[in-house]
Amino acid sequence: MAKKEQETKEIGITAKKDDDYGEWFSQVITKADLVEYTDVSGCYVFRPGSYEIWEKVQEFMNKEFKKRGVRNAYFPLFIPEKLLNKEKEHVEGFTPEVAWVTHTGDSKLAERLAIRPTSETIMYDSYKKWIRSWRDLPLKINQWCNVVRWEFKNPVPFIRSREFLWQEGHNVFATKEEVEKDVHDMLDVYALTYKEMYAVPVIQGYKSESEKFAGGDYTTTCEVFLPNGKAAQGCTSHNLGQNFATALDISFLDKDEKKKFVWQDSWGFSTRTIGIMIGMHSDDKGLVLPPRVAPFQAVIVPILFEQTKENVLKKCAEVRDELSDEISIMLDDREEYTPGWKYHDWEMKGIPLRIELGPKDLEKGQAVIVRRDTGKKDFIKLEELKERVKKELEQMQDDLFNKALKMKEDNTVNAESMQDLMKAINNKKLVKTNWCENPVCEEAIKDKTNGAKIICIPFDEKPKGKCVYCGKDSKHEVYVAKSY
Ligand code: 87F
Repeated sequence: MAKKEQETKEIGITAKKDDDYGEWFSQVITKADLVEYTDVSGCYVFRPGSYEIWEKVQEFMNKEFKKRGVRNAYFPLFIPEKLLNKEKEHVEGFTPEVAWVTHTGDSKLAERLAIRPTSETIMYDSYKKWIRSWRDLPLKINQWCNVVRWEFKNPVPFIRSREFLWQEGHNVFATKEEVEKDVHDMLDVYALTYKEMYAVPVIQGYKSESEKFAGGDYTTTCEVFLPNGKAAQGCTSHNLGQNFATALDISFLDKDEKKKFVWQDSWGFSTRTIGIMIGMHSDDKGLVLPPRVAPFQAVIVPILFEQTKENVLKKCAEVRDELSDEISIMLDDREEYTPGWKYHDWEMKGIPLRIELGPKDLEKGQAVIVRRDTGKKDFIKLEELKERVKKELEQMQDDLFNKALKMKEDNTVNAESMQDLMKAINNKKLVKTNWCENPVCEEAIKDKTNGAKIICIPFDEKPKGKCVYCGKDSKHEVYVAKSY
């Protein structure tokens, strides 16, 4: 085996997704150059390979936000302690996770400053100054930023990190009806982003009382079921009702000249979503990226021999230039690596399409294209290449979504009894069952299943039958799964 080939063996993914998911995930994200670990536990470098995915997602979401009248702004990273404690209920339970700045140099600050774990209090402190009359509503603001939550559970890059990137949206309305609609509208943007960008299907629903954000009236969520049998909360949109409005006195003079409290929602979508996408699509060869988020959608690998090198490289450069106005494409013309080495490398890095071009292809006026997700190989006439590549990329985006949808459906089972439920959870299934709404039964489900929980009450529920735990009439159809 040539030296380079030997290297490939050593740098390929050695863990299997089905055998050791944790090790597999960590190898995929480091070997695909997405992430670098640092000396601070739970804090990771986003290398260009992952940061550019985030940029693509930001671009998509910004367009959707703007269509809905949401504007971007930026609020400070530091939140004075007094401000953070103004609405007590929402930080309760979270306090151990808040990181503080207490000193500058050697001197102690008069008031310590929280590093934002979320921005409700600091944003609403401004909102109460901006909102005076019904004419100031609705107010719809989003910010893209980093937040810090000092988690104590074992950190997993993207999925559970101590600093992460997100967008947090905070909208304000004059009426209950408007805010109720908006909570769903913004959750729909998330479901759309998951589908169109990440090729990931979600389950939309309500969080149970015990799982909702304590500062709000109710929480809606997109839940994602992953092939390792675990569900992940993919984002949330909360109806805050008038809780913050009454606590912080955010009010307005309505058309009828009466002072009224505003109605608010908040909604967040973080870089956890990148981890969810990776877990969904990637395989034992490494990363698999849906074309819409891939920093490069195709790579050209020339097959080089001394005699024909010049011609082949020339053609490859032509192909790159012709395709580059419609897709992001790269020519890997490095001569110190063999084509075989490059195939493995780009497979590991998740590039959706590989285009191979050698002297024999050149003679035949064709190129070979290979899809990352299926390994399907096609011989394409050069004059048809551009159209076929575009089509193949679109097809791949759809196929990845449909494969994920099928995986979820194939792994969803109904449970009528605790025995069914426990068995299904042991078999790493997503379980649909019935619940009476009693938190005691919710806790019991956790206990009996070794930690699986009610992940959501789907919007499209059809309540029926008896509670899986107590046997009383069921109020809700629910999904139960092990989760992150
Ligand atoms: C950690 C420390 C302090 C979550 C925290 O979900 C406070 C909090 O309020 C906290 N962790 N939360 C809830 C965040 C609610 C909400 N904020 C805006 C979102 C989406 C975006």
